[in-house]
Amino acid sequence: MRAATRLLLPWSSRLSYTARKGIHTSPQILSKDERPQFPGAKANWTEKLEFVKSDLYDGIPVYRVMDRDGKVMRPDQDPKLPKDKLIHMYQSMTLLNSMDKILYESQRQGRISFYMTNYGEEGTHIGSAAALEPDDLVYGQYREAGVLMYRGFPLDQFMNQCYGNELDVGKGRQMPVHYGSKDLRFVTISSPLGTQIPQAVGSAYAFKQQQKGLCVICYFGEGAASEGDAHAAFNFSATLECPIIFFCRNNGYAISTPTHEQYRGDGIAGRGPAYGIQSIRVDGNDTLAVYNATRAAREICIRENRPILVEAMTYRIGHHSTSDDSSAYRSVDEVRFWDSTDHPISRLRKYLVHNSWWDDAAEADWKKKSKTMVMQAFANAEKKLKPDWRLMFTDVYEKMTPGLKEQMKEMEDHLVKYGDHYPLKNYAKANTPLE
Ligand SMILES: Cc1ncc(C[n+]2csc(CCOP(=O)(O)OP(=O)(O)O)c2C)c(N)n1
Repeated sequence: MRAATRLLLPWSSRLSYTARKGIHTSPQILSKDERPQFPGAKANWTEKLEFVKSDLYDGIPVYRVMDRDGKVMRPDQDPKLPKDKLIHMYQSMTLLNSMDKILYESQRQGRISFYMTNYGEEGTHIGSAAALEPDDLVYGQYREAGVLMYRGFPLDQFMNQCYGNELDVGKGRQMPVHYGSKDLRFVTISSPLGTQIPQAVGSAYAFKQQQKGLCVICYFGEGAASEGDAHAAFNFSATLECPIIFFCRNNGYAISTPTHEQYRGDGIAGRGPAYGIQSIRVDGNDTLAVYNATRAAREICIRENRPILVEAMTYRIGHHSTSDDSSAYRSVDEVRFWDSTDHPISRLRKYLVHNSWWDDAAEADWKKKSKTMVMQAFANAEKKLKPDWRLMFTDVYEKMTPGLKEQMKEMEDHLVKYGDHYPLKNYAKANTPLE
């Protein structure tokens, strides 16, 4: 009897804990018309055998502020940003575009090994970056260089990373376009798709615990949203009530895969409510609409400690990467339509011109200036040596293990014998001891 009581004790104390926390209430039959009391869902009964249709409603509408001519449709939706900020936004978009052109060409000439352009998606980067606070933490996929550009990442550092030279903060270890900046709170990009999404949720949870009044923004493409990691992240963010903005760039393609082969629901925004996440779909080529949506998302997620999903509809005008020829799977006319008819840069420019904040002379002047800046940074980066080759053994762990030290020594001995067969003159010599 005494043993039985002992066995019962932990169970009964657990029950009272849950009751105290209001986590679980015992079901009660109140009347024969009571609502279902299953703990798993709040819903009514039905006696009609009916499946919920997946196309029950028209798609979630696409929020926009400006039309294609840069005219604001409803004046109360104009964020009325100060001129300086708008010019900084426009210049960040165009500078990114100029940098893309030079680095794309440089890859074609074999000067860098790889590149990915941002053509057509500049509005999603800049509109969202402008709506954040500088200390909000950013997790990206790889096609969000504009966020860094807006935050002031120097052109030299973009170039140093793509060249993997001795000035690259990443020490030349990753493929081009895998940027990161601790100072600008932009978490270093990695290639495996979707992995940043649950990590971003973890950071947002930490922000909540620290009550910092900051949020995390996590960018990904509609293709990456098919990864299991996206599901884990959406669900964790909702149940753990994390201040995070999921920012999906839906640009119509994941390499050669069009969206109708990627999913059959209402895009990515349509998934949000199923996770209990407030969601919005926005015109990604309308920088001001992206700004408004992200600003409102930020306010909600910080005020209420909850995730928000923003799906920015846009079009990937460039090839997927320099390893891709997109004419193999989509028509040149389709690309031309977006490039000439619905481009985020020309739309913001028209808005600026309507407000008399920009004109042809300013455009010509800025084009010249920005091209010179890009070319200068490009030439600087190309001249630099590669990092000390020994750096490939450091940072594997915080300190080099005996095994790694041994491997480094073996490589040193090897180069004493066979150094003539390696391009050693292109490599710098680290001036601090390596550990
Ligand atoms: C886990 C994983 N699977 C596959 C790839 C190869 N891959 C690189 S980019 C990409 C397409 C991603 O498309 P999307 O997320 O829509 O972004 P977009 O390139 O359109 O900006 C794929 C399949 C990868 N990097 N990681």
